[in-house]
Amino acid sequence: MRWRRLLLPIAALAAPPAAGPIVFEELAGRSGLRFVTDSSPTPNKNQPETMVAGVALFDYDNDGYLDVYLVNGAAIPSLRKVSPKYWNRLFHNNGNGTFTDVTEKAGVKGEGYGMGVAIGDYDNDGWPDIFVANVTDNQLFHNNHDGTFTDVTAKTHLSGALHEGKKMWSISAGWFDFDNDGRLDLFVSNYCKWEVNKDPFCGPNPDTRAYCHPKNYPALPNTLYRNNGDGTFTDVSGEMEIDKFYGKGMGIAFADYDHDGFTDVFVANDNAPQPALPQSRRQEVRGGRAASRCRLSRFRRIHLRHGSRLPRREQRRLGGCLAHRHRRRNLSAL
Ligand SMILES: [Ca+2]
Ligand SMILES: [Ca+2]
Ligand SMILES: [Ca+2]
Ligand SMILES: [Ca+2]
Repeated sequence: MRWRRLLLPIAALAAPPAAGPIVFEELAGRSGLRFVTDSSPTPNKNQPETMVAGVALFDYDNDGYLDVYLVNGAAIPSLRKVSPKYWNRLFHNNGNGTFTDVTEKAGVKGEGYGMGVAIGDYDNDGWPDIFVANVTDNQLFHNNHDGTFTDVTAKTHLSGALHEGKKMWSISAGWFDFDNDGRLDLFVSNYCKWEVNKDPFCGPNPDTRAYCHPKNYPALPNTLYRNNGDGTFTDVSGEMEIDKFYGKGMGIAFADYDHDGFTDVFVANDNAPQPALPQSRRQEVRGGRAASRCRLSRFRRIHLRHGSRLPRREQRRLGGCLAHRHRRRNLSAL
């Protein structure tokens, strides 16, 4: 064993490998990852044209190589994928630096005007499934284990929540187990109220139409779905009080920020001032806490400005190491 103890200082004294620049090479075209996002830009400057679209890297066929799923837009004003140029695309990783477009075979070209994608094995069969957040109806594709997917949106009740009778513009989503029952639930981030070709006029002058600032559109609440474990989901946004918070939701992140064993949700909002907190930009956290073993209390919201610290009231409530940490770190760094 003596030689092992001697090796450590020798290794420590060894010269580090020569530092050099990290160089990336653009390989998309050569590898077969040929894809062009098409958001259908129009003279009417529809708000979704500025936002398309999301991408997921996941191993849909469990062969050990990450595959690529790219979300795409649709024609305007129909908001339909009337041409293959609007299809979402699934590229299979061949394991040798090349990819093959398997969209048609897999059955995942999608419908409507796409925005975001969330991968999760919602039925715990060991095969990742695809949820697509759309301006139009959302979609869930179940992985059939043979390189194909089945659209199970209707069966699972995940086409999207309504607001004032109209399906909300969903922009991103994430899978997480908010009630710790071992089944993935779904959080969908919704953006703003919008109708095709009815955007307000925004421009540098009366003759030039430009894309409007988000402040010109009313905000929307987000949506939380509970996984029922039988292939269906229930919208529990009202029960969990998710639906009373309005914002222009964009990205989502999950973490158990207070170490209570229940995963919390962080939503990054696009400029969404509200009367109670008139900052022009903020981030927010919603924490779900257990009231008993089988019943969850409602989510509640903690407002934070960019770079702000956890409020004193929250520090006192949470106590312990969390409050200690937050006195030193603002939440935007989490
Ligand atoms: Ca793969
Ligand atoms: Ca699955
Ligand atoms: Ca669950
Ligand atoms: Ca928590």
